[in-house]
Amino acid sequence: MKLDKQDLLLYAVTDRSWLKDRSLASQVEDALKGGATFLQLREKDLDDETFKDEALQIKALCQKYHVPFIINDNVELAKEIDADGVHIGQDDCELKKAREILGKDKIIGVSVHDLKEARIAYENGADYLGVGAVFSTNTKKDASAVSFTTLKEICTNIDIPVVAIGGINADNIIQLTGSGIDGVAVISAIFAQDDIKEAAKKLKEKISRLVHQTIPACLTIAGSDSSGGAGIQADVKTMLINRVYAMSALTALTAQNTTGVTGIYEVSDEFLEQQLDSIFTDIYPEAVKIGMVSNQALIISIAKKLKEYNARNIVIDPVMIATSGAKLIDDEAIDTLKEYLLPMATVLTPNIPEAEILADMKIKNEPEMVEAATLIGEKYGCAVLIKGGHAINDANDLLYQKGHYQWFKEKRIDNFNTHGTGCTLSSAIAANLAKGDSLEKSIEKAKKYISKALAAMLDLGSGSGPMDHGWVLDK
Ligand code: TZP
Ligand code: MG
Repeated sequence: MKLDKQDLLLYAVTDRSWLKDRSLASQVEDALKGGATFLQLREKDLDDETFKDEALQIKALCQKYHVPFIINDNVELAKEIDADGVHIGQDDCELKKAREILGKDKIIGVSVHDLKEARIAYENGADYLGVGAVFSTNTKKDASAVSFTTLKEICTNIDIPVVAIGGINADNIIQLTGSGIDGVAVISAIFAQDDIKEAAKKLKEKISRLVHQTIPACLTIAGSDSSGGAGIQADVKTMLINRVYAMSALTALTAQNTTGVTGIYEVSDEFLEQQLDSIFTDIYPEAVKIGMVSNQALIISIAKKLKEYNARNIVIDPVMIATSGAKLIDDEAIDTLKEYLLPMATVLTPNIPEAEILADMKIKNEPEMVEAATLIGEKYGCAVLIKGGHAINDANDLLYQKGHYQWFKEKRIDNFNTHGTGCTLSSAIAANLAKGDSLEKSIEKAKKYISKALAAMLDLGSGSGPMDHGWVLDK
């Protein structure tokens, strides 16, 4: 039997820990009834004879349900009973030797923990990779942790199917969205459950949706601009045009137009948390942009929820003052932002006045932009994009990232209507990150998008008006 990657969608691994008064075979049958697509028999302490009897029983069940059946570690037994294959770890029988014993038609899976191990397994003829532990787990206490970045790197670079393993359950499985996996391997999330069939069914629905998702989602956490040029409205338009699915959690409603802000109505921290719970438990965003957050309680709630859901690709636009001059954050909240939220950022996108506050220095020229970016980047351990401006240069932005600098140069568009440029740039960066672009590429593309939106020369309202976010749609 050769492997079809769809077989790996819901990969069930057996464990005797939760047998109670049941046989392993009856538990396995429930998992198969619930829709498990692959079965690995994993035994640690059985004597040879019992192990073989059990393997034969489970093999027959898997045949009945047309599901591949493989054995963990024990290549000899897999050969003897003509199982569909074997799964081996880094310390077990060498892959090449296993292939010699089993021949080319059997499935051989290998556990790997980084790209190097994955490459070696691929080159030596593995049929699929098991990568984990992607979450902490009690089932295998010595399992080393594998980050989401490493998991994604393996899926992107290695051309055989990948299953994630380790601590995966019905709640956290959604956090694997966008990793590129072909399936999940689970032990306790199936076999420790009272209703094994129902547990498998639920997991299968979730993993199917995740594997088949066609567009990455992106979230903006920001305030509403009633005039539609900045805030949530600018973010959603930008994300849509940059081809991601846009979601929003509102921090505040503002009454504003192109001439200024006349009122701010903040949401409660409980309600903001409720919005974030709804989003992160159903459609997992692959990037998050944070804009206006006006008070301490809201900032603390955001930090708490982003940690809880392991949010990634976090772009923070530290909005402090609107183009019109209106103050959009309390003084105490600036300290809270620095303490709780900025250290979680992938990248910060301050303009010059915001960078001056964050670096606690005046910025009058490009060398001072470099100095401020270094100070901010070192202090908060994240990348920093300081947006240049009229007074200092054309529209040249400086990226500081892990000790390296890069200028992003763009001709300044002579357009007085710049309302919402900060929101738009950070949202476009987040959208590009959600699609899997590198930070540099995300910034480069975002700057091109915003230049064209300014160059469309929309002229609405009597103050500093909005850009044309939809310029792409013009024929
Ligand atoms: N390899 C890495 S983690 C793990 C194995 C076998 C255990 C996974 O078990 P669970 O119960 O799904 O966390
Ligand atoms: Mg092993």
